[in-house]
Amino acid sequence: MLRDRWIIKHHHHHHHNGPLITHLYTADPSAHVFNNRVYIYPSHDRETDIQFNDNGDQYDMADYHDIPWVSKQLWAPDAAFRDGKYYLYFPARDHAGIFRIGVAVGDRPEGPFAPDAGPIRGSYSIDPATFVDADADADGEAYMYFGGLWGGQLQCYQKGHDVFDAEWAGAREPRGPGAYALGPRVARMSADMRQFAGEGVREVEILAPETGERLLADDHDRRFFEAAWVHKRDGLYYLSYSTGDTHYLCYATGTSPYGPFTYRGRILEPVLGWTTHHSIVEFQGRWWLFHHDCELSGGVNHLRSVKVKEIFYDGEGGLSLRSRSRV
Ligand code: FUB
Repeated sequence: MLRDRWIIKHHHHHHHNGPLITHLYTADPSAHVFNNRVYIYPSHDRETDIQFNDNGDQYDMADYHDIPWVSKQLWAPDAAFRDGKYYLYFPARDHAGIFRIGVAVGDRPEGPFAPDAGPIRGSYSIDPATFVDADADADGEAYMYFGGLWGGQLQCYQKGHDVFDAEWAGAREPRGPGAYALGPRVARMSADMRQFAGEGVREVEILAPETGERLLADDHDRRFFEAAWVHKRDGLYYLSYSTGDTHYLCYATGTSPYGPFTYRGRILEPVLGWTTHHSIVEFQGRWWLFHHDCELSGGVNHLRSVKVKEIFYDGEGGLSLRSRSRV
């Protein structure tokens, strides 16, 4: 039903571009095609009395239950399908206030999903995005990308993937001349999709095209902040993400799921609201950007709504909201 609604809206009111869901607030849409239908896995935003701060405390998702290891803040989820099962992945704070990533397993795209008792071993930070490399030319392996700065705690792991450094907690990140930006993380998934495979977590490098070196920490217009998403088209891997405090969605491309990826440009300019977060999916031969903004709430940062826009590729694998052939 949801699918029919957004397709029809988009065809007949090309410039309208309203929220897809209006009876509640939704954010961080992870869209997937399962059984020839588009499913969106969003966060559920709600009103709270919590003051806006740079740690993101006001993003206080609450309507989940029976996850023993979680204390609060079930943030941006994602889903995956492999070998007949559906997996729901979600970040949340554990009882020590540290973000970890959990998994729940189900038989259908809409659930129900039964959560594992503990988080994925070795997982940390936020915004999991799981990419199954299932093209004809690929090996069917699955990879989880994750990480987010400031309230997302990614900067607390500069001493190692398994060392949480509380001194970096809060709205902090590396800065200053010569300092490299932190990259999102990637881990190959175990065959059962519930743990990281033996080789563990790696940092993903995003390179500046003009130097071939990693993006710098002070390059806030381009550096990774949160909301990693990976898709593949014509054998090329696309890593897209939010730049956080500069509010862009941008992308980088590479030839391996592990990277390195080279920065290529912006997909979406700042929307109404602080956060911007998206997914990209192919459906019936066309490509779609799902994202959120705060139009429906009149600009309340933690009350967001999911939208969709068509995206287009040029002959060199460049991606944009404009169709070159149709202008
Ligand atoms: O929805 C909570 C957080 O806000 C997400 O984890 C971030 O990506 C940002 O959208």
